[in-house]
Amino acid sequence: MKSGVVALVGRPNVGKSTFLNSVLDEQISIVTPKAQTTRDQVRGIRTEVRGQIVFVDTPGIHRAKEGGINEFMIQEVRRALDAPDLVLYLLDPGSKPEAEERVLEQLRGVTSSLMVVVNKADLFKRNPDLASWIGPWVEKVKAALAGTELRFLGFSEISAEKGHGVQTLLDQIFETLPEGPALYDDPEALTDRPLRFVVSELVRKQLFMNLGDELPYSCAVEIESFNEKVKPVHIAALIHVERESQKGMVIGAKGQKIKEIGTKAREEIESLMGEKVYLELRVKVLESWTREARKMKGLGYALEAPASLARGKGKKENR
Ligand SMILES: Nc1nc2c(ncn2[C@@H]2O[C@H](COP(=O)(O)OP(=O)(O)OP(=O)(O)O)[C@@H](O)[C@H]2O)c(=O)[nH]1
Ligand SMILES: [Mg+2]
Repeated sequence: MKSGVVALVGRPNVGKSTFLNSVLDEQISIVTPKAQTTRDQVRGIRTEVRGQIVFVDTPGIHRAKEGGINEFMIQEVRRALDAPDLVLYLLDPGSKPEAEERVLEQLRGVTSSLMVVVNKADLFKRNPDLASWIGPWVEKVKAALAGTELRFLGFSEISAEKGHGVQTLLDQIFETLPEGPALYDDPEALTDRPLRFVVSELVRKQLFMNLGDELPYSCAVEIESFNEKVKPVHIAALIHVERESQKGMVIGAKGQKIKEIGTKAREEIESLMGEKVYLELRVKVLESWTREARKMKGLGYALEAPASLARGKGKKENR
């Protein structure tokens, strides 16, 4: 049996979470059209007769200010790059070499195998020119990594959204993985994260889908209670915003906005759980939570001490 850990890394919005969901055939990691949707590392487990692949979805690599939620996100990327068996470096044809340099920086010092995966290949049909920068960029990545411990294995094109090329890529991944026992015993397990985490993420997804440009980045979702003993299952979630003025925007005139968010989130939670759910949402101000380590920690976004961050090690509290 083959088994191993495969880290999915790349710029924001390239389709890392879409790829994870595509290989799991379930919405485990949330996807939105906005950049920097994923904040936490999310493991997705694919178990087959031939073996088990543990995919690690990560936040998009971007320039992060020190000490805030963005530093936490980059910390999650570093943690995923701490000795996986394989790194899938995902690219988007809409990107460009200058933007990709930041990914290359994060890959320096990583000691694994690497495959470059160009996602959204469906976009080439409409605009073949989009592909022109990619060949030279892959050559540059290869040259930059030559002589390091990161082993370049190859290059492929997929469309995670349409499922094109995904099966072939899975075959290639299985070929590269070492022989070994499954890392997760339960063959039905799809993720290492508890159900309540996925549920909180489905609420956060609807904040991204229904609120204006910057507002979703000021929101965090905390599950206050999760009662599966009653039917329908009763879930109470608290939406934290950073300022009083944002509270009104999430609630909307006559509570219309939060109602819409709640309805859509409930539908997705019901589809995930396969049963009826009663979802209660409340909004609360947690002043400047994206910039204060103690508040972030309370929401499950714990920053590591700088020394351990430099080594890319350490553990985050489980939510
Ligand atoms: N055309 C096209 N769009 C795609 C494809 N895969 C993903 N997308 C879209 O790209 C957007 C971003 O997808 P995500 O999966 O959230 O991207 P991500 O890399 O996880 O983004 P972050 O979490 O922000 O880092 C969404 O609107 C997806 O629907 C694809 O194969 N083709
Ligand atoms: Mg994502």
